[in-house]
Amino acid sequence: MNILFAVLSKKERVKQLDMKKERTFVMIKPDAVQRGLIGEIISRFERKGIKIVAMKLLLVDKQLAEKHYDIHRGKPFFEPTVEFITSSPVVAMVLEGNNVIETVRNMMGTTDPQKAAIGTIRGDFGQYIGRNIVHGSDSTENAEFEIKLWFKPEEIVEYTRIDESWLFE
Ligand code: RTP
Ligand code: MG
Repeated sequence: MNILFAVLSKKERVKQLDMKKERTFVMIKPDAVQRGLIGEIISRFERKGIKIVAMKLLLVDKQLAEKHYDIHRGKPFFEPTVEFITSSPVVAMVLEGNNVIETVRNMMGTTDPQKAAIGTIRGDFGQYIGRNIVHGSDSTENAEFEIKLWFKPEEIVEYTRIDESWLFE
């Protein structure tokens, strides 16, 4: 039990436990990097109060791309998706926040940008399913797998943001 938790009232402790602190893996795909949308996308997550705990720009090799999309192996879009993701740099991130896996998926919008709601990242910036701007883990299991696949433990940074006491109830 940390010191802060120990001094909280019972009601406050229950609230703290209600918060589902999670991490998710997010990738800004080559189309968004090429179109100068890195700042716009990161800014949306920042403004939501989501914390960036790891981030890097990299050119993805075929082996990493195939491991990342392994669950789609054998599907018709597997090869084109691997080719696309390795075609130009991406920005890989680990994001942390309350229920962040679902929150990021909601902020991204549905897979096909044509169907994604306006106001979501894909809905606002994309037009084609194979050029859909951003990736976010879709479950706790996949988030864990993808974070381990893309980042070494020492690349993930624990820190406190100055706005945290104003963000959490
Ligand atoms: P992502 O994994 O990239 O976050 O996307 P997602 O969960 O919304 O969609 P998923 O079903 O996991 O598909 C992975 C990526 O494959 C491409 N795709 N193309 N042509 C098609 O029917 C098709 N379906 C999927 C998309 O680029 C999608 O993001
Ligand atoms: Mg997916």
